[in-house]
Amino acid sequence: MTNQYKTLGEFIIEHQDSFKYSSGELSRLLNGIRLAAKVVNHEVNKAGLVDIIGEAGDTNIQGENQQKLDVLANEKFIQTLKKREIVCGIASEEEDDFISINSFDNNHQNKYVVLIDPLDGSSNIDVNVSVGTIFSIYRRVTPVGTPVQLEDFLQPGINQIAAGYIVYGTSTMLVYTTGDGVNGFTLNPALGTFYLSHPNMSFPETGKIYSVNEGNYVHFPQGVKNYIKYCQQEEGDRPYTSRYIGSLVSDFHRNMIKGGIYMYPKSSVASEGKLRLLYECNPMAFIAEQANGLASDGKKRIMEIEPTELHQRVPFFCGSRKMVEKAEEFMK
Ligand code: AHM
Ligand code: MG
Repeated sequence: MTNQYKTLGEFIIEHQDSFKYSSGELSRLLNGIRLAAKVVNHEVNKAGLVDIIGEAGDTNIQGENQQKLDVLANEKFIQTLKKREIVCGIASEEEDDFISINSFDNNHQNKYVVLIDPLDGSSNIDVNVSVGTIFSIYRRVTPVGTPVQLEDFLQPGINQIAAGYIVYGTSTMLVYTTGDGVNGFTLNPALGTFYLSHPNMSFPETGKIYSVNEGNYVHFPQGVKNYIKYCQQEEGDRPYTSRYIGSLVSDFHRNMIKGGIYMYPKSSVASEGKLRLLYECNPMAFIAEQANGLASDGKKRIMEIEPTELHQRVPFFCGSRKMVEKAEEFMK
């Protein structure tokens, strides 16, 4: 069958043999995410039509207002993953603590934990700009048969067995890796089917786009300021062009296709930056590395950081290999 007609469901089954653990389970898990993605996509797309946008009234653990769609996306993903008897625990940007999952007859036999940002960039929803879902999957480290523990979630990114994102953009795409390259699938909304549209995705070695919130410039460390000036200098293939959506998934996705670097540095007002290590940076870093790119906190590889907290923040520099290396040079 040519790629043109390959669906995500078929692709998952075809590739399950390349997975080193009992593969049927991971396939079922990925299929759960695929289903939740379609449901959330449906809701995101009608956000402008119904009275669903706006604040839900709650604030999450980071003190941010929750949009109603954040809450809804969170519920949809959790519900879908709970039903499948594969996942023993879920950690979400929208939940203060991790959720332990155990059905009555199963005695903590599930092996996987999922970390998720159900709707990232959600401040973009009420202005009709792209948002995304980010997910990360690990094998638990505590023994099967016992309740899931915090340490099952606090694993370095190198332990991820799968990661991906969904971008709800001009079209809806699901992009994921199981450590064997990165593939992208586009939803045909008429049929409700994801088709393989972007096989073997890869960052160009270098690019011409830098993505950073330059409004924070005065607060950035000197190395970051110098790198931004470097991007703007007229020399060789520079100046680069600046593109910043303020929606990590969308900025990352564009940069992976066109070549570029995404940066969320630490600053004098946010000592660890803004983005969360476990369910934003690590999954994006895994995808980036599998797509020939890099992800760094400015000094070291994101995926080697030993996490200490569920909602830990970390500075993030991610994208085309040569650009991330250059940025690191400036931050030495
Ligand atoms: P969120 O999880 O509250 O949506 O925040 C994450 C988002 C990223 O998608 C985006 O790149 C970044 O925050 C934008 O932040 P800022 O508005 O500070 O530039
Ligand atoms: Mg987020």
